[in-house]
Amino acid sequence: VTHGFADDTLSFPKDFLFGTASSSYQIEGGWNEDGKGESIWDQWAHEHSDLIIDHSNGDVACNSYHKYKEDVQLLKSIGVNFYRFSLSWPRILPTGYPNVINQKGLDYYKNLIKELLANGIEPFVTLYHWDHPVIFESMGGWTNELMIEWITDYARIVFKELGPSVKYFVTINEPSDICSEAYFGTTKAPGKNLGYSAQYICMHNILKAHARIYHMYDTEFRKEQNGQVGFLISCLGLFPKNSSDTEAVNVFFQFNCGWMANPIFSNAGDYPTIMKERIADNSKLSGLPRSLMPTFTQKWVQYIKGAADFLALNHYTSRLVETVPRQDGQKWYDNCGIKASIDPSWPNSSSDWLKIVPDGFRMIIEKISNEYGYPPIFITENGVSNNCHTSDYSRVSYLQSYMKEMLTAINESGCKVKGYAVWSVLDNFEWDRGYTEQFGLVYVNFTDPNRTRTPKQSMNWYKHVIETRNLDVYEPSISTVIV
Ligand code: PNW
Repeated sequence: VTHGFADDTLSFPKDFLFGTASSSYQIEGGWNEDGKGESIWDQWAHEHSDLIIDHSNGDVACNSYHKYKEDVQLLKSIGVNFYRFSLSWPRILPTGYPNVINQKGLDYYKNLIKELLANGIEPFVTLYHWDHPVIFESMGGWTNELMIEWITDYARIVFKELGPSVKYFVTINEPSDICSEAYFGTTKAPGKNLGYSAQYICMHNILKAHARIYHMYDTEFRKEQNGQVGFLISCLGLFPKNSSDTEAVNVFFQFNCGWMANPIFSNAGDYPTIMKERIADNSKLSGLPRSLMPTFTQKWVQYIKGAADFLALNHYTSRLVETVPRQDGQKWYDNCGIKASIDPSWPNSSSDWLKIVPDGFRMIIEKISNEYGYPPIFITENGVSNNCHTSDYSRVSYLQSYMKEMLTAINESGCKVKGYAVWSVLDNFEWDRGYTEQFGLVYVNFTDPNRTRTPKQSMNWYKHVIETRNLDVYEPSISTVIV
């Protein structure tokens, strides 16, 4: 239903940027082509297909390694201003180290960027979306401090070779998810279930690595290239389970979001105080001689603080939080003292973790803005899974309701959201969920060797939003919303 007149509150700011997002392992395929080295996701999917729900892998995925020109034409037909994609480190550096550059791998990205620019689309590059060379994992991956040097060496090659045509970079996709799921869990590669300690060490190294890359860009490339380097975090929307328990929201926010954001975006820098305190308490109560959470020297605190040109936020869903009562001398529940849960009234998607809670999006954008002095924000991922082929009205309704909340945060609360990317342009390899959960604006037939792409309803809807720069364009009536 078109109302015939535009509602101002549903209009996007003049310079607002629209995009879509993807990642290398999830779409490229060509896993061992043209001299590419092996990544931990290649290895993981080959050796642990039992841990991937449909026993699939990303060997071919959407075959974007060969079909990138078709992908760019799809992006052009949507009308996006930018395309966020990630680079496969071992495709560029097969040994992991910068002594051997794989020209063909580099050319793939150079050609993709050329194609994007020729079609009026700004490349938005993620340096690292979870697929590092296997050699570094053999030496401990993100639990080894040397990862900081290794990834900085790789980033320098990227800036040198691709930086002249790229205005937007983000470094490391979703640090907390890497640290908690890959080093304190078995669902994501390398699936090393090493406990809290590894999780905190992992984040420590990622924060240092990010800062190193940021300052390296500053001293070696910024003057010439004049781009921006952002720090990317994923955060949940939060609501108190019991309305009076606002403390639960504040504390959980610090453990979920502040863990990554406070060291970079707060005035004081360093980890959130409450986090340091509670983890130290629990460590002591476990009889340990020091906290499980490593400490930054003052030098590192200063070096990390402010090391980002913008805050990149991935957001999908929300949780209810409640304070877990604690007696003196007892440990904080889960180190944090807060329990998170799902409100049974929240609508489902095709992913069990992803419940549909539009106002959580506004909540988290406002909380982040408040907490860190209204930094420029890019939404680098937002989207929903549903497996309804091309009649994906429920995706339209998810995106519309979430974008509406984002607009309210911009227009009513002055949050500086500069751009927004839908996850994802194509249905793709959804990590441990294989191909069973589809997030695309475009349907991909994974049983067809040609990986045929077919636009969904949501793609046409998004195209219309970008064209009109207004959300008041398409209200699916409740009866057409089918999950
Ligand atoms: C993202 N959360 O991870 C990843 O960046 C993508 O690669 C992935 O395909 C997408 O989610 C969909 O699963 C997330 O805390 C990490 O709610 C954390 C959350 C959500 C998604």
